Amino acid sequence: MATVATEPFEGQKPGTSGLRKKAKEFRRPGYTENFVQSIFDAIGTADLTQSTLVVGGDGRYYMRDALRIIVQMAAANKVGRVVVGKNGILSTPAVSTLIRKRKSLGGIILTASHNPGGPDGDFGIKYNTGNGGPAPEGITKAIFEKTKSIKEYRICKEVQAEFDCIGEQTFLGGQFVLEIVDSITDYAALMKEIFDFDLLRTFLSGGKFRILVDAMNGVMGPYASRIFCEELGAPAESVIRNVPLEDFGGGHPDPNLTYAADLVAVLKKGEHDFGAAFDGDGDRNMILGRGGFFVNPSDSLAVIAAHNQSIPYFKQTGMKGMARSMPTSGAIDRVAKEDHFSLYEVPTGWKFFGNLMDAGKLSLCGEESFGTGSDHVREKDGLWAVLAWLTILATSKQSVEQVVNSHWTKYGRNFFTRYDYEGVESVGANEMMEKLRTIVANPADVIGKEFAGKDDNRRYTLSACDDFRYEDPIDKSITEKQGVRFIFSDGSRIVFRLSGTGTGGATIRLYIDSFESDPTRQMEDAQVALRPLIDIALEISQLQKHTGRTEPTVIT
Ligand code: VG1
Ligand code: CO
Repeated sequence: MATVATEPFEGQKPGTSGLRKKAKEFRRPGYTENFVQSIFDAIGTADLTQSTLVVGGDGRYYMRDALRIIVQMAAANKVGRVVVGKNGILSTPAVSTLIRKRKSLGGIILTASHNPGGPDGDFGIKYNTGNGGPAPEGITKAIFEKTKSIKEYRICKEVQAEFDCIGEQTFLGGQFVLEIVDSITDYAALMKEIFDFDLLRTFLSGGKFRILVDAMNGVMGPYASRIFCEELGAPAESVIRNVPLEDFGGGHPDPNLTYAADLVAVLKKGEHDFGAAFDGDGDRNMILGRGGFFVNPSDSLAVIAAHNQSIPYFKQTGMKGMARSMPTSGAIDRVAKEDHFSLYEVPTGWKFFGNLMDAGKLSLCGEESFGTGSDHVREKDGLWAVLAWLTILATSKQSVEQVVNSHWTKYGRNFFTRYDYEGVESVGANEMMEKLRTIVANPADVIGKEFAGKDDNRRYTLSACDDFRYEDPIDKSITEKQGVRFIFSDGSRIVFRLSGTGTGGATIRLYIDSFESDPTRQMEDAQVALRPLIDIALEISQLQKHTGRTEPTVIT
């Protein structure tokens, strides 16, 4: 057992979802150790000998090294038991499942989610608390504070663990137990409690209803093969890129129209009824219908909300409430209003849903960034979303496109788009945000003003603007500066924020949401329908002037 002297590294500040940096940065001597010790220090001096910690990740480059360090440091910090997925593999929702099932102290997730991996790619470490969810801001702030003054870390190099055989290994005369578990079993068991697997097996077996699931060489391959093929009888070729690779095959494991373009192209051939993709750590999902019909994540959430009673779990537990992150479109708001459910609006990041779920006020929630989930765990859950969709398709006997179209007919349609400007110079991005903040700080100067796009005669009158501030309804904590909003009199919204998950420069996200009740306009292309608002957004922000960018990197 050793106590090693160390000095702080700058910038170990957790962002939207844990600490994310270049893998190279994490490999610097002491870098990972400092952050992990800061987690233990922030947890406090409590006796951990009776505690369990769950550790796992998406299999990306450097994960095995980080895993070894964490296990040795957990032993040195007197944690009684560490539970790890075989070979370290655990999807983010599977970690959440295990933390809850084992009544753990918490867990550490090794992933940078949808960011590229490999020696030149990204790595990340995230701490989740005993409820299974990402640590709330009070804790991430405490961890950051510890990183700034750290002087030593504790490590037990005598603990030489094996990660490839299921079972228990005992160290330090029985004081420390390492337990290797099958990565999928507990998660699959939970899915069986939530959904009707008999119904889904009848629906999928023998390839009657043809699905194509792209695991993007992230962590989800083994989960998808086990559940869709082995359990539900879909043919083996239904899951592609199902081997987790350290560098995800060189791609971005990000399920969107840009980075999962190959899947969209295959779906366009019209041979499949349903397509889905997951991100590196398995918490995101993209849903496609026949012919590559794209389901916008905000619509996906609203559709699941409207059909919640076809999912056995919601039938049993009741629909306690719904929520979305602030930039997510208001599509789910229409369902909540029409069907009389309470609706919460929280800042971006899954950590903000946790308190509401723990308080029994929230069953279903999502984000526009391809995240959907429920209170069965405290992370968003990609495979859960796919099973929810398959359940809706199996019970409604409609195609994906029909389900979405009938949803719009009943509730109206929210057009939504997100523009991402990735890898922008931080100086320009910050300048732009500061200018926007100055505008919304003096709302009286702009409210009531009329705006129009370049070639459009539609007029939008500004009715409110602010920098989103959230007070948690449960613990009353305040989170500020969560996105600059411009809200127009017809309910349309323009939102700007900077990403908190990137590792190089800044990423600007521009979100646009507009409600269309006129059925004759609901089938329009979102990019066409939203063109005037996009023009207005670019004009208000002077984005091109500040960043030199004329086009976004990704459009959703
Ligand atoms: C992004 C998304 C956000 C999501 C977060 C973590 O954050 O916008 O909705 O919760 O990623 O998802 P940001 O700060 O870059 O906008 V994951 O799958 O990367 O853990
Ligand atoms: Co993710």
